[in-house]
Amino acid sequence: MNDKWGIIATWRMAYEGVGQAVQSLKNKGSAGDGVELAVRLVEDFPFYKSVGYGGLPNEQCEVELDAAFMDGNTLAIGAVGGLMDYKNPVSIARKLSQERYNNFLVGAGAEKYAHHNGFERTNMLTTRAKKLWEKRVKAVQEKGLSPYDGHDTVGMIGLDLFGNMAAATSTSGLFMKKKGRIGDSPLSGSGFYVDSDIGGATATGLGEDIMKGCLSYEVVQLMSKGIHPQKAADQALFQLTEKLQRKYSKAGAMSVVCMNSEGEWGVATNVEFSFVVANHDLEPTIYIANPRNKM
Ligand code: SD4
Repeated sequence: MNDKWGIIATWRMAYEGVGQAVQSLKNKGSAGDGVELAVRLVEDFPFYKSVGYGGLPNEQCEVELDAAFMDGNTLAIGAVGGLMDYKNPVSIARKLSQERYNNFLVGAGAEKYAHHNGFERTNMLTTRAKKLWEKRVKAVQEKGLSPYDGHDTVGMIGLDLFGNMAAATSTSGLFMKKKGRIGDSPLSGSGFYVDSDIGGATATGLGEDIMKGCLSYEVVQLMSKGIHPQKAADQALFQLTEKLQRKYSKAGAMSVVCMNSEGEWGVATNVEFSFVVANHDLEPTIYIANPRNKM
């Protein structure tokens, strides 16, 4: 057994879940169980409006959810995209990660799999989310506002006392997205990546831009060269931001958190961004990170 453990997560909404995962990790729970438990808590809370129950609707006022799970020991991945009417997308993703084939399912196929595996079918659209959608439709029509603003993803990287690492993500994606749109969050390498021999990273922000640089994989690759997580996060995020600024004159909002196999961590962002971290040296703490590069 190791004496190092840790968990790092995107956004303040992860705080309560991280607190519970920490109890489990301290009691020799696995990294996989820790990140799944913590993400489920975010998914179940209706007022976190961009994840799970109460998530932001698409342009047709349907809640389509994306989620993923990765086991850093086996590199096994499971993911769902555009999933409707099932309660805990992260758990369906984790179950898919245990299959040999068909690891990433979308839409009706993902729902059929969830049904056959005993997951709970339920309406994920809350009255509050429907009201937000109606307000946004009006604002877009009357004030010409962008439909897509105001979305977040919960993503986590965990390290347990046995040196196992795991990653999990969950999101409703872009507010008012087109039906069938899938972002970076369920995509290995973009929204998350973890390898227990090195470490893991998970991203949040504009999926269309995060995917252009496979941001999470890039951070893990830099850490594999012995680069400290903070430096790896800075280098990957700011290089991608600068490249997109050159090519498009503007880069989307992007943030990344990461942790290596020693429980050392890092964060980089090009917007103001909150995250939660805990490890063998640190009680669960919420930090606000700021861009060091202006967009
Ligand atoms: C997506 N990356 O679907 C997600 C949304 C998000 O902060 O994380 N927003 O593109």
